[in-house]
Amino acid sequence: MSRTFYITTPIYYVNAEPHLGHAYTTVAADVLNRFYQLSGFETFFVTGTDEHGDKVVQAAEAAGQSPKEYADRVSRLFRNMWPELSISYDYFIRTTDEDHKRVVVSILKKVYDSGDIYFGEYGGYYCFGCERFYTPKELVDGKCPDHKVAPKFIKEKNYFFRMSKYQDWLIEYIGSHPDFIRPERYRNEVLAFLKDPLEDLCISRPKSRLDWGITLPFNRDYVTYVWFDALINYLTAVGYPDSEPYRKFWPSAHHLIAKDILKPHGIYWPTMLKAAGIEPYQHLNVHGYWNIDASKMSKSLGNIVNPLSLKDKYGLDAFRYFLLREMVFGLDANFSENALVNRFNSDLANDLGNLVSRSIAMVVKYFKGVHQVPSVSSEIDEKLRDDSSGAVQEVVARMEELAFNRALMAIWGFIASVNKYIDETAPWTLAKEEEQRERLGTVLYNIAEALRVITVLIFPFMPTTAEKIWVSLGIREDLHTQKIESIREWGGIEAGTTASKIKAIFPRVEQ
Ligand code: ME8
Repeated sequence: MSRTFYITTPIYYVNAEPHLGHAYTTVAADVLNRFYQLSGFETFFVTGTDEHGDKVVQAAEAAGQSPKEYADRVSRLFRNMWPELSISYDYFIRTTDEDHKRVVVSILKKVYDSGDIYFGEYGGYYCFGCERFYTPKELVDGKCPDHKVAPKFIKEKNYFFRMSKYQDWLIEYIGSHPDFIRPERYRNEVLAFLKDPLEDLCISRPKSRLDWGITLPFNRDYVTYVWFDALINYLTAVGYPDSEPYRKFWPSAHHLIAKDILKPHGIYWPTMLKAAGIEPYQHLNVHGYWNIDASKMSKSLGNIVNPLSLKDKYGLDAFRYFLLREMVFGLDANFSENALVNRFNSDLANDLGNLVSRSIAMVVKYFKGVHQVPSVSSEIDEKLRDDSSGAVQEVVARMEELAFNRALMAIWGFIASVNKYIDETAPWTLAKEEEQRERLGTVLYNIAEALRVITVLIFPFMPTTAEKIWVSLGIREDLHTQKIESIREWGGIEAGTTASKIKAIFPRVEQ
């Protein structure tokens, strides 16, 4: 069986420009995607924009544009931002795409025909920011906990999805699939929510109030509720219902989201899939918020950080590294530029940067003329080799549990071992004595090998930096085609490989 990996980000609302929070999820998805490729999986990576609903209409009005013009413009901002952050997705979906509308309509019909959609009246507290109704119990001091505004009481006739019918099934499913929703705190949160009776989900909006949406196939006076429309993107993007990619990738679907949208993904979505006769996704992976001064970074709170300005100031790979090293997946993290500078100087300029520049400089200097990595003698350094395979094993295990920070700590642990090895073997002393020439060759070979392993391991996180190191190590094979298997064994650099000098990859920045 071919091993496949399907990774999705939320499709972002086009009512706000991309900020650090969106960048985090999308970079994390990219890192996972690259890591699974490295592990030999066939992967598919989807991101996109969510373009229907009240919020977009209001934002378009404020901008003096039609919803479609407005959505076209902001969707393009997202689409153009991702390549600048080295994000290589396979497919960018927009909910205004015709094929997506067709899939939404086909699922609505299916669920309607099976009797799980009915017409009724409902009054409830509606938060326009979240585009959903709240139960009084979910409000904090009468306000939406995310947007900190009092929701509006709305009463109208609408269509409802019989979500309550699937409550017991969902509890059972989560119970028998412990890592369906992870980390565990979010699984527990969903289970706690399911302790109370689940209400049916209102899945329409009358066109008299909102007409920017997908028309219901069974009543043309209504559009589809934006969440019912948006979640289905994950199926459209792989060509549901009868394409090869759908069959191949859907069973390995991993959704990546922040905790703000846990309820739609942990409750609405699996019950919608069940009602439509589709297998549930494989994993829902939930991370915390990037906060600024203990408040969530968000457009509505006006405290956003622009990813491109950080990238311009510190370089792309440093930015990617910081995001994944600083946040413990699942918990909130506080953003501060000071913390970024500290990480930059200690982990990147100091630990990694020094290792790279002094290692390659020594190969070039002591074996000059041809700048060749010396051929390995029988004296492989076993301690270093064991540290290397230990690091590889640990990184694989940590990535599988989405502990990006611990995966990076494992790589940096190995970087420290290599730096220590260099200090202890002191190649600069060996170089002074002609009779130590062979020993010097062995030491430099071991260092170059270690650097090869490190380069492959950091590639998913810092693709541009890894490429630079790879090129200067002079390895002929393409870094993009490397597999984890290639670094489990020691000895991948061919003797005689020509190394070339490298400039400081992370010059220190002043605080
Ligand atoms: O909710 N910290 O779109 P959205 C971490 N369209 N991540 C953050 C963040 C923060 N401060 N702010 C935003 C929607 N994010 C819907 C999704 S999916 C079928 C529909 C990230 O534009 C995080 O991934 O509000 C969060 O879940 C997402 O942006 C919300 O994006």
